[in-house]
Amino acid sequence: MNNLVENNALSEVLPFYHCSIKNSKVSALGNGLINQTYLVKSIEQSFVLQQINHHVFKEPTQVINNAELINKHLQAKKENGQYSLEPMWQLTAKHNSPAVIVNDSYWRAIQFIPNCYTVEAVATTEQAHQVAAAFGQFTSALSDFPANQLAEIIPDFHHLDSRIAQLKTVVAKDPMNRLSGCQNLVNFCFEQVNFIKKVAELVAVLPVQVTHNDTKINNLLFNSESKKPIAVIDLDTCMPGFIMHDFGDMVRTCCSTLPEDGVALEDMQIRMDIFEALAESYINSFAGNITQLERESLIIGAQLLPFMIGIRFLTDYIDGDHYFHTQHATHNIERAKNQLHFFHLLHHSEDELTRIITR
Ligand code: GN1
Ligand code: MG
Repeated sequence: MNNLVENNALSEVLPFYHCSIKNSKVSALGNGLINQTYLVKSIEQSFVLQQINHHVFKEPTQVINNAELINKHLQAKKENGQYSLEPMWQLTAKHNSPAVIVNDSYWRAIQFIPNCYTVEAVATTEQAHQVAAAFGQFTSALSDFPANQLAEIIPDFHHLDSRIAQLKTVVAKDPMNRLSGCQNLVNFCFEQVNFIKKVAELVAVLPVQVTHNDTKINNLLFNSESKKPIAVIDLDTCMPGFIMHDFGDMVRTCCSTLPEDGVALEDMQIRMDIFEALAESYINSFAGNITQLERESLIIGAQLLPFMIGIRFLTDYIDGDHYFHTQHATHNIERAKNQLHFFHLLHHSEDELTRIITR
């Protein structure tokens, strides 16, 4: 850790977890775009320490409470033999406190499971089957969870009309004078009226489930020996939603030949074999507890998630990059172009996607 601000904050936070900056090794962990995550290793213990971005998560304690409720439910399912993955327990700080607040920043700790790794891109169809089975199993296990106990962490998180409205608002202000450089992309988003209407009609009739809402492939932990998923991580956005959102985010992060910020768009293709594997194992994981409409909605979900995150990256770019962490000045616009291009490809492959889903 060479950043002084981080170092100062960490030296204040670590004693709440019975260690200190002197007797521990702290390293950055993961590729989250919102929170800051660290691995803390001391002689006695290893754990994950996370600074919760409370501009995004306005009520960090609700994020922690939701995860606790979900973990308890998953643990009970596990004991009944109905869930085979590990819950990711959060650790309390001194005085049994769920979070530590230092200089207006919020911190929480999560257990560290050794001998695990995360994956950024699907290697094989076999791995895609495992990914879909793991996220499907997660949502299945939550099918009888009392959703009204969960706080709505980010209202309208996956509500397309709201995301379009946010884009309109920022376009009208253009606070950084960036609009002229991306007007075509903005127009492209607003032109998708048929798709936007189709989504609005669908969400009015789809059954609501507790979903994960961030099912990127790197939100699974794989065991180093078995090479299989052992835990679903990052429960921050678990909220009532639609399974097409979770399926769509898997497709978004598994079925493109480029990462979400890749710029060689001419090389981007849909990995249809991976799509087929995801669809098959995701549908099977519900063991019949999936309606025909939900099944069909997966095609819209696959198109919707890249479209929606494309709109969100574009909105943040025009707004001046306040929401997502960026590594350089054009990062958000590159992500937006990438995701909207992937949406475009998926939109034009709808017949093939439909054939696969209805097979
Ligand atoms: C954010 O921070 P992370 O990587 O868990 C975002 C997701 C996006 C994702 C794009 C709360 O997730 O919605 O899909 O970046 N989370 C929030 O990579 O906005
Ligand atoms: Mg997340």
